[in-house]
Amino acid sequence: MRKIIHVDMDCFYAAIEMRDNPTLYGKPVAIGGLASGRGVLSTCNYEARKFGLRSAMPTVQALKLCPHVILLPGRIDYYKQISAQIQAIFHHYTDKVEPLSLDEAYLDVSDSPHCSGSATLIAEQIRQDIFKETGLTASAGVAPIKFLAKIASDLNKPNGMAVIRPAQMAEFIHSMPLEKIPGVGKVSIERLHAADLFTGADVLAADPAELERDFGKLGKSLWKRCQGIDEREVSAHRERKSVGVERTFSGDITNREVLEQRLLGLLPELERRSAKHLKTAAMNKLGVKVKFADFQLTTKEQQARDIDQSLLLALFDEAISRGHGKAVRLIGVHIGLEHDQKSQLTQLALPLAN
Ligand code: TTP
Ligand code: MG
Repeated sequence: MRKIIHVDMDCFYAAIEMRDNPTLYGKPVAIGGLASGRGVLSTCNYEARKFGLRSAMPTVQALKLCPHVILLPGRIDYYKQISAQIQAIFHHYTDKVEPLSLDEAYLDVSDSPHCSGSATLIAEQIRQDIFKETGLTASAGVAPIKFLAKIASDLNKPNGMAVIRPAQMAEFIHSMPLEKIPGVGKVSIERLHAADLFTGADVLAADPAELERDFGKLGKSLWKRCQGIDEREVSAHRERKSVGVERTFSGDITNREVLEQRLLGLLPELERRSAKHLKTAAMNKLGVKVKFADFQLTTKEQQARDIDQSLLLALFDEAISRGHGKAVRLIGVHIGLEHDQKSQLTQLALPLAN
């Protein structure tokens, strides 16, 4: 049995802004783009959440729900510095640290000599260290496997922690709503609900072959997770699996030609961003992403070794057709990266096929 800790900072960007400007305490604060530029919120503090504000909500909508919210543009480079401070604290306890984003990481403390090997005490200590050094609060989850540790860190948020011991796993999973499982998004959960699958117990009562037939990869992984299986290691050297560029339009676009032009217009930036990664990895996929005016999100990708424009347009065509004529809010293009040593590292340059 491993001992995994998942640490996640509380309303990270907003908490930093409140720390630096204490007059903000007790007031609703959000970090995000301007309403006029069709911006969305990166995050907001817990005060603002009382009004229904959430990450990724359009700023226009946030202002309707909470007209007096204090909207700040965000200082990403500064947040990165504070993230580095927090990462350094993690490394004091173990080298097995896998950052998931600026404010979140998995730690495997199975072999840590600290706190007599108690993961619960280590997690508590880490939260205290973070508070002492940065003045910010973090929440933590402790469990024998990754996905349960992540769910646990959310149970007593903000400024709290939760432990799921090996003996409690089965009972916890039984009553766990499936949308809590990382990777089960809005669309998946609707399909699962339509099949009368709501909790871990429902999945365990189902036939694994049917789950795989009806839900493919998701069905297979749900079956595993609900049995308490998550073999993923905490990997300190997680490699980047894709690089992408996306653009939210200042007004929704329906015209097909314009959309295609905007898509092709993203390629130079994709090329620039990819160059660094293609020194150590090969391109193995090409993909597009489309978000429609009603926020329906769809992606389409295919194996590819270079950015072939006709393939790109074909993928785009497929993605767009899923919207049945709806206007488009955002488009993106990405490439998949493959780090296998045996892969063709001759693909150093990114050819832009015409
Ligand atoms: P989260 O940990 O998802 O959110 P949070 O830390 O703000 O709040 P919580 O207390 O619920 O953990 O994300 C961490 C930071 O990442 C967040 O402060 C801002 C940024 N972020 C975005 O920029 N866009 C997003 O859609 C999300 C979810 C987060
Ligand atoms: Mg957080």
